[in-house]
Order: sequence, then C-alpha cells, then structure tokens
Amino acid sequence: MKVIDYIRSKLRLEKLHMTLIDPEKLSPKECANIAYLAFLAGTDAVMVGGSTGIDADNLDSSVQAMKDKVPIPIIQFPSHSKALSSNFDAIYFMSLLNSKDIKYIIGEQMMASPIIKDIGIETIPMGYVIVEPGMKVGEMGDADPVKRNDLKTAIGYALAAEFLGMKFVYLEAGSGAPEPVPPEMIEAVKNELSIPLIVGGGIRDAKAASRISEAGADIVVTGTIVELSKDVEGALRNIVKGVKSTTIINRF
Ligand code: 1GP
Repeated sequence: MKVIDYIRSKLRLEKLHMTLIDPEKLSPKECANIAYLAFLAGTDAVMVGGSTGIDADNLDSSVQAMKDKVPIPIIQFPSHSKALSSNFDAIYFMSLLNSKDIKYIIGEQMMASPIIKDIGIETIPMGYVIVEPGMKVGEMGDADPVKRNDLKTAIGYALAAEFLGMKFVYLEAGSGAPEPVPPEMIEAVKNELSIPLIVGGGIRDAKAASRISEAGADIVVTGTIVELSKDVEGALRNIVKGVKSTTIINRF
C-alpha cells in the first residue's frame, strides 16, 4: 500500500500523530529505539528530518535500522536535495511556499527530482508554510513567516497549495517554538481547506496536542519531546491520546 493511501485510510477513522526524528543527533540504533518507543506509544508514522549535515550513508543506515524495528511508514521530511535515501517508504515532496528564496520553493525540488525518480521513492506533495516564530527552519528557509494573527495570509497559502494540487498543507511554527501555531489560525485554515492539514512545532504535551487537534489539525507532529523526555513512550502515549481523543472533521 502506498504511504499516502495508508494516511488517507487512517484519516477516515481518526486523527493522526507523527513523530519527527532527527538522525543527525542520534546513532542508527538510537533512531531505531526511539522509533520503536514511538510505535509502542501509538504514533502513526515516523518522519525523518531536521538535519542539515547528515551524509547519505548515515541516513541510509538510520532509516534501515528504523525500518527493521517498526512496521509503520518512515517518511523523509527533507531540508534540502542532497541527503536522500531509497530506504524511505516515501518523501514529503515539499515546497516552502512563504520562502523569499526560490531555491526553497522550487529550486531544491528541481535538483532532487531526477534522483527521486531514479531511486523510485513515493512522493507526497505538500505545501509547507512557516508561521511565527518559525525558529531555525524559518531562518534556514529564508521564510517570510506568517504573522500569528494574520489568518487571511495563512488561508491564502493553504488554499494556494490545494489549488496547486498538493495533497497536504503543513503549518509549521518551527521545531522548539515556545508556542505552537495559534488554534484560531488552525481553525480558520481548516474551515477553508479540503485537503488534510498537518500542524507542528512547539507541541510538547497532551494538552497542547489535543488543543491543536481540536482546532482542526488532521495530523499533529511532535519532535523535540522525544529528545527532552526521559520516558519517551509515556510522554508520546499521552500526546497520541490527546490527538486521537478529538473529533474528526473530514472534508476530503
Ligand atoms: C518540526 O514541527 C516539527 O518540523 C516538530 O516541532 O520539535 O517543536 O516538536 P517540535
């Protein structure tokens, strides 16, 4: 089954949680252990990204180690076109819609596409939108972050992604953001959008996860919590519960 079909079929029944793992900070074994704990906690997929400096061999080994350990999809969440791996089940083929640098809107994608075609990995087209504060990814991606009270611009980017044929919209406050994307923005975007909405950045506990999910996120992403927590499984189990306890509103 294609990863997009796995996600879509699950979304018909419940909200989803995905765990972001940064392989640059961890050994392949550590990546696999965290993926396993996340799987036990009920996460629906592992996203691998955040790295700027990892080489292809290390990425290959980390992804393989995770695949050997968990039955859920391992999806690449790329930061540039250089580190790609055929071991992934799919790649989020993303455009950073509010970047000021064309490289992050279509340039990196142009460079990566022939390689992706060669390795034959499933692509999942996604519109990626940075919301204040945007953190490191906002800086690295030269974003013009959407202001936290600017619902109109957030809706505009999200609809543009949908009309361009993208399959998901990702509202990103930035990894480690002090506050997640405002619930009012999530609600406003969700009300207009007919494709699934992913929200991440700054979500560290069940209460925040459930607030984001309740506001309308179809998929909630957490990353940093697995690096901070001594009890990764317990922390993620509560977050997953927070996400899945909210009502689904499907328009897709
Ligand atoms: C980053 O949205 C993700 O792309 C995760 O953010 O690390 O703050 O959970 P956190």
